[in-house]
Amino acid sequence: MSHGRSPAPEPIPISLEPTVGWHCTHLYYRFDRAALAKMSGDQLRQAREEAIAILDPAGPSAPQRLQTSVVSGHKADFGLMLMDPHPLKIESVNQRLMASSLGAVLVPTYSFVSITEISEYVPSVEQYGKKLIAEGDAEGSPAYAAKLKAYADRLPLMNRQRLTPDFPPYPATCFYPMNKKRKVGENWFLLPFDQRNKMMAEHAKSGMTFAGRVQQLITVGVGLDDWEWGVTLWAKNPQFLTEIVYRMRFDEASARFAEFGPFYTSYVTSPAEMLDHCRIGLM
Ligand code: 76R
Repeated sequence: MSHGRSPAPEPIPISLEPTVGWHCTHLYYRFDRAALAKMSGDQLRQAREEAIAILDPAGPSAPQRLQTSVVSGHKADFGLMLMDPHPLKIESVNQRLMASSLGAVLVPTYSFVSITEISEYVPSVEQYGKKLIAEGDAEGSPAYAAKLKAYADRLPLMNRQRLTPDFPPYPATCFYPMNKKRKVGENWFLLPFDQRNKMMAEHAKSGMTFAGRVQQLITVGVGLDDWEWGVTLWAKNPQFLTEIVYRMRFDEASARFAEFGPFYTSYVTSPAEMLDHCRIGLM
């Protein structure tokens, strides 16, 4: 018999998989050319075949998303972006690669571990309605109703893309980690929500002017890695990468509060194209 007590809370299940969203890891490597010079042609061809199988996004052990790219500059030779509900599925790509015949010539250079999220600044349908009114739409007007419906229709798809994204068919990418400042007098995390929300709305607005040219994925590293967020940008043309980052430097959220880590610029390839580009076991 109930005595008005609420039922015991459901025990929280133990799991490595987030209740929503995916784990996301960016991995960067370079080739050790001295070690490579010691490999025979046969060994190289074997190493190449093993690597192509491990990095095949359709392979039997592949995580949900696996993207290979050729990195520009000396920071790395190539990069991998991996996403999956299970973190060890992602980690196993790194371990299989390092344990493969190619592993002996690979030097890991950088990694960033994060998880997908829906930011607290993404307006709910209700908040979006309030915003429309604040911007001059009359509540209940046909224009207001149409805009609200369009947002309500778009939101589930946008949230799916934030949590479990498809990679866009864009060839140029840029990854960098970032923080929001926590300095005396300039501490993002001490600002009231309304103020942060206003700055993030300005940020989103300038981001949206790049629709059709740049796609972004923000993943969170708080509690997981050395920086608070990972920013992954894909662009139809690399010039848009510099244009969007420059433009955002003027938004208050970036101008006053953003701190950035190293930028990795890379070009999306298949695993075989990456190995060709790096002159690994070319026939
Ligand atoms: O998710 C959304 O699209 C909703 C609006 C939005 C949020 C909440 C948004 C839009 N961003 C959000 C959150 Mn962003 N973003 C960056 C960078 O280089 C810099 O100055 C900053 C790096 C870029 C280039 C970029 C691009 N954004 C965030 C957050 C999390 C903050 C938090 O939760 O506290 C960070 C760290 C961040 C950084 N952003 C957009 C873009 C672009 C292009 C858009 C528009 C997306 C669209 O087309 O809708």
